Amino acid sequence: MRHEQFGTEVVRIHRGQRLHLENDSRWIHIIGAGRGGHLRPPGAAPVADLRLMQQNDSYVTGRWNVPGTYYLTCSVHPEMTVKVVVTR
Ligand SMILES: [Cu+2]
Repeated sequence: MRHEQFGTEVVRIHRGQRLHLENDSRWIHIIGAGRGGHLRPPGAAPVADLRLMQQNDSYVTGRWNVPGTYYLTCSVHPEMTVKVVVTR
């Protein structure tokens, strides 16, 4: 993730995989389920806690076990939303 944006708009993974988020900016990001900067309860998305991600910080999610379409956003930067598509 960069300043005010993710490195990609859509991520496609298979069920059971994890996502690896890396902060290559010097900004703090607070990441969780949701869109447009509005964090929501994660539901089946394995992103339990909000993370403060400082420079060079990285975070690996739990396994995405439920196929579907999810969104992750950053409460600091509402422009940051990434779509996560989990397939079988
Ligand atoms: Cu951010």
